[in-house]
Amino acid sequence: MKKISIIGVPMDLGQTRRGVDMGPSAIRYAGVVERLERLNYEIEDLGDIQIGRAEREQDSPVHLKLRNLKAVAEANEKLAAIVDEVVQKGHFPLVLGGDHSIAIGTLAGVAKHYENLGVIWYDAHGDLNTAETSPSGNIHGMSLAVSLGFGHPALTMIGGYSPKVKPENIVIIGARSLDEGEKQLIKEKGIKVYTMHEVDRLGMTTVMEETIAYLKERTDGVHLSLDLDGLDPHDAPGVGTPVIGGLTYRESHLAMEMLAEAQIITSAEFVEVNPILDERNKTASTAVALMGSLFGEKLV
Ligand code: NNH
Ligand code: MN
Ligand code: MN
Ligand code: MN
Repeated sequence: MKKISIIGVPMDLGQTRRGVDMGPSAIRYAGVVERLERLNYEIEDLGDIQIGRAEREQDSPVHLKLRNLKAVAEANEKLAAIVDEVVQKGHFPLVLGGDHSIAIGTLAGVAKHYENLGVIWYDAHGDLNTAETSPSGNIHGMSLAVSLGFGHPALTMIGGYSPKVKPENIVIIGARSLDEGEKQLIKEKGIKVYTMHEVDRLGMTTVMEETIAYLKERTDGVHLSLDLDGLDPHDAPGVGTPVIGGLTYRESHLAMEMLAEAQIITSAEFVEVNPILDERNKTASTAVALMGSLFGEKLV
């Protein structure tokens, strides 16, 4: 029986809305452990990683371009070490965010165990900015670029190596808010993207069939990085940067069910749940429901 290790990362320093640090609690309250135990997994909850404090502009020369760089880097080093251990002992790492800057640490811990790690980036955004292209200076908008090796060395070198993932092993799903520099990087590196336009045209079934076939052919493990803002704000209101016109609850369920059926996912993280902005823990509950599907829950 597969064992799942849950790691909470109460990180909010990768962006500026307060409350996303309470994401791991909200997801636990929504019943993640019970939900997965019902599917006959053995669950080990490793609790939360300790996060440092917000930095002040006068203490950091790069603060406006890379907000809280030191604290974000430190937390991600810790996360990388824990995720590495979890993979080493043969458990499935399930990381609960926290803002999306934590993908840097998760990927650092996971990627060294694979020749060709695949990544599904389920998100309204590309998170492909660098300090130079970022409109905000928020590191949660840079985590995929960092994992590709682009960005400040304090971030790209987490875990002691870079890059973590190759551009041709990435599939972005749900994108509808990309900055100019991100669009350029996508074109330059040939990153596969299913924007909302493709999802509308092809339908989620085809998007997932193509994604699964594409990744099966070239990777030896696949990390799912699911930003809840990939979903439409109607279904996931508790996120810091909602973008209308997103993936529905049903489309997302289908995507998770197809991933479960294909048995390609080897690690996962669910990020950006912000309970302060949420309605009755709806977004955390949605996250848990999606995890249920991802781990094989069936209706009959
Ligand atoms: N692209 C914007 C930035 O870099 C927004 C990123 N926000 C996210 N990403 N929530 O998933 O700041
Ligand atoms: Mn064990
Ligand atoms: Mn994101
Ligand atoms: Mn996002």
